[in-house]
Amino acid sequence: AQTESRAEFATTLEQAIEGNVYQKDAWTNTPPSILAKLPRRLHQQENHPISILRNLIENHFKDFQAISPASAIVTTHMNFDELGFPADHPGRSLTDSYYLNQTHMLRTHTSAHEVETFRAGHDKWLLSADVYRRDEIDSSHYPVFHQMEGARVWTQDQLQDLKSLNAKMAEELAACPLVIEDISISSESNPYQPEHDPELAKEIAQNLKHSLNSMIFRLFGQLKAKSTEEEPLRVRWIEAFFPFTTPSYEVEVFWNGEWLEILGCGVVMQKTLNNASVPEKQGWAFGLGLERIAMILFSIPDIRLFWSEDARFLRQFQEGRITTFKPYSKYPTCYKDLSFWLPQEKNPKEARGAKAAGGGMTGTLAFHENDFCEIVRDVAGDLIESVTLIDDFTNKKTGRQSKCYRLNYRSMDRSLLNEEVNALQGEVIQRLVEELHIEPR
Ligand code: FA5
Ligand code: MG
Repeated sequence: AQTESRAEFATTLEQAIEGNVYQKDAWTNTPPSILAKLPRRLHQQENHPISILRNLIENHFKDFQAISPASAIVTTHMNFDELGFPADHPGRSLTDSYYLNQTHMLRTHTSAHEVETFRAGHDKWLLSADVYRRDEIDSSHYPVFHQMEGARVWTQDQLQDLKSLNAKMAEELAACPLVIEDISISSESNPYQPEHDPELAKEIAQNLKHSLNSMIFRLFGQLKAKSTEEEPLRVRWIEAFFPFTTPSYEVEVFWNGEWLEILGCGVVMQKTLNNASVPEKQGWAFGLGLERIAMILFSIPDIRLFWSEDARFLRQFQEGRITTFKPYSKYPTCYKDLSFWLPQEKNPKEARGAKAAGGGMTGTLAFHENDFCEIVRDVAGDLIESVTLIDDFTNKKTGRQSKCYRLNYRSMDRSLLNEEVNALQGEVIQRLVEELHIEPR
């Protein structure tokens, strides 16, 4: 069935999705296996950890409007242009994003809805949705994940009260056992906006920090029953860059000995608010990864588990509660190594965007790891656990480049048979040869 739908996908000129028809063109790159995720809406599935977490955050931001857009399909204008992404931003490329055609795509972030939400007049809102990105394969990356966008904006009048509001919030936070490391001092590389009064912009950034620190403390410090009571939670603010905010920050939480990035945020570009026909407002926005936080809070070891329909996973969770996931069993992995030559450039004109290999005579056609991973996922679905590059070399004489990847297969729900994995690996190789023109060694 998989093969049939793929053949059909490749030959028809249009595709009907959610009752709308999209003409295919040179940009179309979304496989049926990804389109099949659109109706799942894990963020709205009762007693699912993603939905539990969404609800906990919505309850924390009490008077914020909760929004969930109906469709994951947005225009490239909404996802990129209207937010000020430059024409050559890497996120726009076919290797990183899923397109239905040149004008429509699966949103890569919830920020795609910022302008329409501000335009609708919302001043304090939280918007949750599934987002789609072509990416690598490991326990923390999946081509579909969930984000929550939050924003708060004020009119000029309301901004006058911000200083005293911030003072109150700072006092409340000072009483929490929370260690906040702030290395995000506003600098030349992370400036306030020229159209903003720097004093007010500073208060907006302060309010953003207080609001998120308080949410993080609520989730990690209060709701999560901690195993080590003596260690207070450590949170780190670092300088970041987004085309639609400045100053911009990323927030990391220290968990299990590592700093983990959980969100990006900043003071909303005035251009964005002007675009949304609310030029009189100013404020902040953030975008957080629900899986990242849920994996820590519920101790979920692999991002694929969120997609499991196995009752042994689903029945462990309950609305309103953060509980520790108990693995019902860990099935063995089965890995297969795959060595191959990258395709050889026959006619240099065909090799658009290709990098010349190692100064040799022969060029190598552009090869992108995300294209490789996409095929592996399309064949193996959730049976692939990770794909890692284990060898990469260029033959000095011929200039040809060779790569070796280790494909690690494991089911979350059962033991895989060796023949079954061999069949998957065989199909992966066949598709890589047909579609990426690699040469197995
Ligand atoms: C964004 O997506 C921005 N739209 C965030 C933002 C919103 C900035 C509003 C400013 C104002 P980024 O690509 O860094 O930024 O992703 C935000 C968060 O999504 C990350 O911190 C992470 O928690 C989560 N995330 C990103 N990529 C993945 C992935 N492949 N798998 C799981 N979670 C991810
Ligand atoms: Mg980031």
